[in-house]
Amino acid sequence: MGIFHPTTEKEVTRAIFSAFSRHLSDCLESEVIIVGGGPSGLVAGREMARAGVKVLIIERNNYPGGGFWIGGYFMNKLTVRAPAQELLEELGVPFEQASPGLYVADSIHACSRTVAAACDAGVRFLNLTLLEDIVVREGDRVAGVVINRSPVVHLPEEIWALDPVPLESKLVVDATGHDAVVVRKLEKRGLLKLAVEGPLWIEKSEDAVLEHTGEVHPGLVVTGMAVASVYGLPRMGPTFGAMLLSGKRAAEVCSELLKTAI
Ligand code: 48F
Repeated sequence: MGIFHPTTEKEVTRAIFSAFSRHLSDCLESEVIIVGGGPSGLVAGREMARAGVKVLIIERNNYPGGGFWIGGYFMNKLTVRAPAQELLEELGVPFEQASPGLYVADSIHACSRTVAAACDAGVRFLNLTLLEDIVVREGDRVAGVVINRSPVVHLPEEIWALDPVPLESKLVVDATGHDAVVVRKLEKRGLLKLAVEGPLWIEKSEDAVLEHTGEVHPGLVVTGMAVASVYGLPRMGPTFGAMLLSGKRAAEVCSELLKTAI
């Protein structure tokens, strides 16, 4: 007899199935669906959940974090410029000053703390979930997402193109990074036109991303690097302050929009 309580394989599987089924059912009711769980999506989700908004993050990988795990040059070190270190401080991420107003942190520590903070705030996650399309209603308003399980892309196209499922929400946030996947679903239908992301220029890019974070189309808010893709702003490389603060800004924009959302 070992130290662990007795159980059966059936009970273990039942526990997983029943917990996931309750989770999935809960995910059907969301005020805001954020597509992409990188730094901007995580911060946006955390801020909204803390304010009592029902938020769901869908993420195609089996873990949230996006480019935040990596830092620069796959070295697991990232930088932020003042004032974004205040958010690292708030999240309990250790950092040091590299030069006046420029701070360096360990990306694994920063990312894991940010994921945990989003979970603690009440953000719900659907990992291994791929945005395939969007729900559009009257006035071309974005009103939800069409999703499938990520591994479906490894199946023949005639199978995976057929049976995704839709989720409804009052607002959708595109936090999919450089690809701006959600906005591209509108572009494909001729509902808006994306610019081409500009070459790297740190000084310019961070302020520009922050300024342009907002509603890009009725029901659709854009945050993080997706903002640079939509508006043709310069990219910024391994400095993440604008991603964090853009997430915060997106949360403010959503809270404002929710006051009048249908
Ligand atoms: O790329 P990502 O980290 O986006 P971000 O929050 O931050 C950008 C920085 O990491 C870095 C940078 C700035 O310093 O240049 O690149 O703007 O995270 C985007 C997340 O979206 C997911 C993807 O797996 C990643 O975790 N994603 C992308 N396409 C889809 C998706 C999709 N079709 N469905 C679901 N998730």
